[in-house]
Order: sequence, then C-alpha cells, then structure tokens
Amino acid sequence: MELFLNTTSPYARMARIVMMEKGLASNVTLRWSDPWANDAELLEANPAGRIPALITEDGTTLGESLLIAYFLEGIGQGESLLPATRLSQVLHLAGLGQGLMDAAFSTVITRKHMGAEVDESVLGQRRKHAIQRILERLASELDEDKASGNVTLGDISVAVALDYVAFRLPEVNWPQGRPQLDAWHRRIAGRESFRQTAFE
Ligand SMILES: N[C@@H](CCC(=O)N[C@@H](CS)C(=O)NCC(=O)O)C(=O)O
Repeated sequence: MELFLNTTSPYARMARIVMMEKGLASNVTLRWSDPWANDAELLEANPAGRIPALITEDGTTLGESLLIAYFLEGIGQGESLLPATRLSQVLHLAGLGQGLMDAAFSTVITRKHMGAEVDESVLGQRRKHAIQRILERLASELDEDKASGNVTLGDISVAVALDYVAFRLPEVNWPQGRPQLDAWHRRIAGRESFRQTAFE
C-alpha cells in the first residue's frame, strides 16, 4: 500500500498513526507529497488533491482520513480502534477531534492565503469560536483516567487535533486552565506512534 502525506497535516498524521497502531507500518510505503504543488501522482490517487490518500493492495484509491482509518481498522491487527461496546462514545470523540482539526486548519490556511486580518471576518470569528467551544467540551469530558484503556480512533483524532492547535495556533494556549485535558493528552501523545510522527 502507499500513503500520501506530509509532516504538517493533522489529517495525514491521524491516518499514519492508525496505520502504526494497527501494525501495518511495514505494509505501507510513505509517499511524501506537497498537496499544494499539484503533485501528479497525488492527483491521480485523490482527484481532490488532498492528503492523506491511500492506495490499497488492489490498487483502490481512498481519500478522507476517517475513511482511510476505517479501512485500516478493518485489515489491521490488534485491539480495535472502534470497539463495538463503546462505539457511540468513540465516534463522538472522533467527531470533536475532526471538528477541531477543521476549524484550526481552516484558520491556518486562510491566514496564509488571505492575511491575518481574515481572522476578523465573519467566517474567521466563527472558526475561532468553534475552536474555543470544542476545547471547552473536551475539557469537560476528558481527564487522565479516560486515557487508561485501549487507544481508540476518538483518542487519536482528538490528541492529533490538540497537537495541531499547539503547533500552528500556539496563541490559543489550549492547556492553560485545562489541566485535566492536558493530562489526558500527555498520556495519549506519549505513545510511540505519536512520538514517531511529531509535526515538523
Ligand atoms: N477532510 C479531509 C481533509 C484533508 C485536507 O484538507 N488536507 C489538506 C492538508 S492538511 C490538504 O491536502 N489540502 C490541500 C488542498 O486543499 O488543496 C480529510 O479528513 O482527509
């Protein structure tokens, strides 16, 4: 299999962490790609031009990080990242993580292309408020004890999103005033799969 990714995309990092957690690292060739440079092979794999994109063993191409995660969960080994006994809670967390990624990534990319003043626009303000609301929700739901079971797709999505906010929007300073969420994050992000995929 081949996975198109780069070192700064939260979506690609999530797919890569899932790949590692499911024992599939040796089955996947990493294809480092700049999605903004019209990489012809990426466009062939994913006409949306976005990373992550996965080419499976039978040549099928998959886009969208959550769909890639779902596929890897199905073919990988070890504990399920989508345990049936708490599926709704896992998907709930994955949704919060994805929402945080989307709001943070949109903030970063619109600033880059349109200037920092875009933060003051209606859409910029909506993203800013979404980030704060999601952080508050996560802080009310997560503490260190919740990081003690088997890791899930929800944990991975939220922990990657928090890392991304710290990496690209350090002014948000999400750990400030949220010590329990910080403790939860430290436990999840201490995993080998997180350490090997740190943003750079
Ligand atoms: N919903 C998609 C989002 C993927 C995404 O936006 N990736 C960014 C990099 S972080 C990208 O490739 N952007 C290039 C573009 O939009 O042209 C997913 O979950 O995979």
